[in-house]
Amino acid sequence: MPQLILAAEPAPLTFDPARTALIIIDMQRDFLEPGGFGETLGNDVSLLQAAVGPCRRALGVARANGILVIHTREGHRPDMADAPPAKVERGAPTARIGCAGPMGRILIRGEDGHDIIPELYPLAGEPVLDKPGKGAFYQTDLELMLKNRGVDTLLVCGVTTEVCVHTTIREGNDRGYRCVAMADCCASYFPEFHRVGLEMIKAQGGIFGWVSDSAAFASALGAEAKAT
Ligand code: C5J
Repeated sequence: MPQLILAAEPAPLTFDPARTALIIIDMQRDFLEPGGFGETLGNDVSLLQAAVGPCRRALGVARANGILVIHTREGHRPDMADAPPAKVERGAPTARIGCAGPMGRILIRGEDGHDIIPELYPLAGEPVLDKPGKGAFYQTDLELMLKNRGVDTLLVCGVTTEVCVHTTIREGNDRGYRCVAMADCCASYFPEFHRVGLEMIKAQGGIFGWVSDSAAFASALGAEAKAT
């Protein structure tokens, strides 16, 4: 595949689809649906719906062009041996990590709430990576998977912009990957944090990445950015 140009800020980015991965961060019921982790923290989870349609578009473009798709899920082992007390005990949620909720135990692997929303459900063969932290590189085999595929560019989608998307982009940038936040494919419970989070990435000549969107991705691949 030839090198393609992705319209992005602060500057267009050259990428090779064969060396690119679309990473969809934590589009789980626990973050997007009522009764999950996001809502226990007092958030309006409906705000994250804005990212679902654009993620579907980006996912469709990636799948149609053979671009590696990786899904992540934040959560913990049922015995919670991998859940730091400092994370579990923090704040005053209505139900803590590991407590029973309407979608099962909050943020616990294997529970309904931990699963990816049906609209973005992984296809067989697409890696699904379980992560205990905010970043997708921390205590996971993501870097090994990327290295084995020769990936050098990460297009990062998902929730929330300023937490797990940001942490993953920062981790990826430090490891030498070209990291692109896909603006319309990300969302936050705090619209201001989403806006400023994207500004932070692309400031100072792209201090730790680029910002693009699903339409630019489709256009770079010669695909039509149609809603699904
Ligand atoms: C949070 C995440 N916000 N996936 N997790 O706790 O961003």
